[in-house]
Amino acid sequence: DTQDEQKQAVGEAAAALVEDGMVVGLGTGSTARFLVDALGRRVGDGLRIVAIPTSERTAEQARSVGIPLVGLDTHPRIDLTVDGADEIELGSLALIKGLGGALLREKIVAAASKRLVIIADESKLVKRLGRRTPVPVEVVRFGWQATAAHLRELGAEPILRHAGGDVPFITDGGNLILDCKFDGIADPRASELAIDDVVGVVESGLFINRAECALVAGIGGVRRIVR
Ligand code: DER
Repeated sequence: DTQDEQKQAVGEAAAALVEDGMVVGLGTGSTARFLVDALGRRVGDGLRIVAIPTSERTAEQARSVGIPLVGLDTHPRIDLTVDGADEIELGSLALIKGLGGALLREKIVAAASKRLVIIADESKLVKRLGRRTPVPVEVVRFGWQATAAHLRELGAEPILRHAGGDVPFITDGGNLILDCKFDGIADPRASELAIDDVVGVVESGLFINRAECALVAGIGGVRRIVR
């Protein structure tokens, strides 16, 4: 299976979990794109849902496939959110998310959700979080260099994310992202709290104890991984 076929398989498997009447959180990224497409087909077949997107680009895609969108203003409780991840730690299901730049809305939507199901191809599975992938940290623009210095004190190597050339990447929330390289994260929950404690940090891409399960596609098909 190509990686896209794997992403399509988990996107469709997740779409099958959605029931009439649900408020659904729609993730961001290339795997979530397959979920949104699959849900659009089901809405076309009569599925009655409303959805809350985790990024402007997911909102755009959802509208293009006919999924009715609402906001957390009218629907502050979400039944099920389906989203991708950059790393999934086996055993704990601790996640690194945010390489797509949508981590703040993703975390707000995840926190408002009764259930969070992660969809990924097997390349995302790791034994120890944070060896391969930096942790994206959303920071306010003002004083970001001082915020970066505090993150360095935590053992991170923060790199300002650029949109291209020397133009900094600006999130949907109007903030900056520091991609923080660690040499493995021994205690993801402690790291999440320590990063959140840094003044100037909005949120990090560490999602700890949030995922109910991960649907992971491999050569043998889709398997459901739990903690
Ligand atoms: O940015 C995010 O958190 C996305 O979910 C991302 O990490 C997963 O994207 P992918 O499905 O394109 O790998």
